[in-house]
Amino acid sequence: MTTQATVIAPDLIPEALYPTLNALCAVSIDVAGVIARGALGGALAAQVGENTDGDQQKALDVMADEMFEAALRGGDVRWYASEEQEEALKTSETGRYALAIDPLDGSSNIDVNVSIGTIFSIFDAKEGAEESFLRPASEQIAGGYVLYGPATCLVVSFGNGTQQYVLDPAKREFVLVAEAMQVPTTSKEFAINASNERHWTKPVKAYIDGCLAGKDGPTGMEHNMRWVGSLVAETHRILTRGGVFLYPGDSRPGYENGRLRMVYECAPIAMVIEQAGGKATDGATPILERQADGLHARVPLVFGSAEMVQQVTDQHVMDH
Ligand code: FDP
Repeated sequence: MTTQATVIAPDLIPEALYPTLNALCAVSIDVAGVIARGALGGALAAQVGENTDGDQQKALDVMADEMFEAALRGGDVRWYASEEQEEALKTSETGRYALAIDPLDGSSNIDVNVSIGTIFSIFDAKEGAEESFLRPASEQIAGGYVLYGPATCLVVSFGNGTQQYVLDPAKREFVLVAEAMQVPTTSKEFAINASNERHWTKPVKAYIDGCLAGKDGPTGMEHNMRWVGSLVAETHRILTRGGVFLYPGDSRPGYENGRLRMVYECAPIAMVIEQAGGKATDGATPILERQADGLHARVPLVFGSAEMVQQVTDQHVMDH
């Protein structure tokens, strides 16, 4: 497997971050290659273990984690924190960055040939791992994801807009297709796992009831629902054509703060969404104003079109 010959538009990327981003992209091309071979590459969705929080680990979760860690070792990343590993690892004594990663997001979709992804967040490294990652999400210097879908895309923000690249697999190049993505301010589409309805809080139930009421509800328009089950795929759809995504906290044990992780899922998704004119909150407070109290801490996530996210916030304020 090669991890060379990846090129992306260098003029839009901070020079110091370029080698790290290039290494991430090179691995993601290899991961995309493994995914594209599906069952021909072995049992990628086989359960091989459990991570610290009891989530199932699939073969591809572990494989992707090993590939990213190996490629970043000895480079500019001093601290490497992954969903698949309990503790952050020191991958270089002198590296200037701290990188948090969900190497393979949407693992329940591996064996059904539905889009999955990699999500990453980069901070300037501090002396220790905890202080590098457990800080306000607004201090990220880069956040983004790679979507392994019908096309492989890189979406990334360095705090100055959100860029989109599409992989040209023959050339092993990510080619810029959008310099400044914009989330439409509103939409008819909402995304939530409706099977959890009986566990929802009052404001979440009220908001979704409003969507379901269509023309007769508070928005005065018909709505449509989508739920892929891969955060990266939902984010990409919403960045492209608008909508709102909710993974709220609910009354199930262990779901008080929802399901998604602050450091390597919610923070980078919030960064790309806000940099594209959308909003990302925990229902009330912007995600970028929050900070995790543990590497694998969860946080409720509501993001998407600014107007729709605001309606969810209003509902929380009203029901407070
Ligand atoms: P998965 O566990 O399959 O990796 O990151 C967690 C995540 O997927 C998200 O990608 C997805 O949005 C969510 O979980 C789906 O959760 P539900 O199964 O509860 O709907």
